[in-house]
Amino acid sequence: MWPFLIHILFDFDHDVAFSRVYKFAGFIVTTNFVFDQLKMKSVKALAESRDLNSIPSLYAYSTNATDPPASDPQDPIPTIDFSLLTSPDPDQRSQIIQELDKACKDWGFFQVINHGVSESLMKMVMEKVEEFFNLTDEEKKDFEEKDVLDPIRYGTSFNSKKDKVFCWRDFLKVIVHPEFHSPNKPLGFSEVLLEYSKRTREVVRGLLSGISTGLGLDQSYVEKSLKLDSGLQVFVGNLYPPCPQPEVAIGLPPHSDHGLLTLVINNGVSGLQIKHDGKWIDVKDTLPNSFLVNTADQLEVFSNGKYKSVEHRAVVNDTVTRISVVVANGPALDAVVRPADKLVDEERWPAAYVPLKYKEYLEMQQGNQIEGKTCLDRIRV
Ligand SMILES: O=C(O)CCC(=O)C(=O)O
Repeated sequence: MWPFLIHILFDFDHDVAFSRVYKFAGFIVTTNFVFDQLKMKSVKALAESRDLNSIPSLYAYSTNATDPPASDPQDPIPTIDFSLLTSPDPDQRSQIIQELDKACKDWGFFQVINHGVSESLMKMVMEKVEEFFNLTDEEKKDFEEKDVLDPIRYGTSFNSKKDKVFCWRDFLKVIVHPEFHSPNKPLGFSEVLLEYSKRTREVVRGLLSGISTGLGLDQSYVEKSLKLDSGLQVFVGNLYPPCPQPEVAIGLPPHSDHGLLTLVINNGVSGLQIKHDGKWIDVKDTLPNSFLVNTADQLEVFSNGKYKSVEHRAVVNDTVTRISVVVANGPALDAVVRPADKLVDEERWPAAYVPLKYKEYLEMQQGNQIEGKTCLDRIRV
């Protein structure tokens, strides 16, 4: 149960003052003081600042009071053996397609093993992301975000222009497909990023062709109708430094992703939680060298709600830095996404979402505060 939040001082302006958060007799108390690093742009710099033993109130996040704390899953998170999707044995193929369909329907979240992306590439991409965040503020400044569709965006929180409460997270977002972009630092990042984006795209294609079949459609139906040849792929590096008060901060609040499928790996530090059967569960002890995959909003629309995009969040800790590397895979920006014709029946399953160009959806989601599935709610019929 989250304690009540009291702001002792008001009228604080993000640019000129910060307040700090204290837990006192079951209450969270925030006090204002002029923060000495007024130009603080990253949570990394804030976390590394001297004597930080409480968080500025800008970061004071209060969870839904009715939400019980996250727990371990009662059933294991589903595992999909990617290699079986191309097995020469039709029974094995049909079995894994059924498992994929069930994982998307019951969880919206699963681990993928035997996916063909080498362990060394996954390790390298993690190292390069860490090196990127370790560049000086001056060096990273070149990539600071301006617009939500900028091909390279380095920033903090989710949308620092709109967020009322800041997330304890810095990020780098790079559009890597249909046009490849990359920061020119650190050395070698661009080569690793190019290879990683190609390899992960192959995994996503394989999964989507299995999903297409599982939905009762032709195996290339998703690919063709959503123009995946020019599909948007966004690479995201997230950095969650140690936080002195992790219980009153959040790395990323509950949200669903905008695209079709998202692939996630991390640096071995847990922190990802997903909502399953209405409860938050911790994602930990994942299989080595696996991808965590979640279904996103455009897949919910396309499947006419058969597969729901899964809500997830990232929590922080007070001891170690967590890094996650996320690849969000969506339709082409100019594709108009609507429930697939074959999944609509005016009598039994009328279309549950209005058609919308993916670009417009993306701008709506990235241009606002992130809050559960409120973006998807806007296009429900
Ligand atoms: O850090 C994580 O594990 C998840 C990150 C995430 O949800 C996101 O980047 O949208």
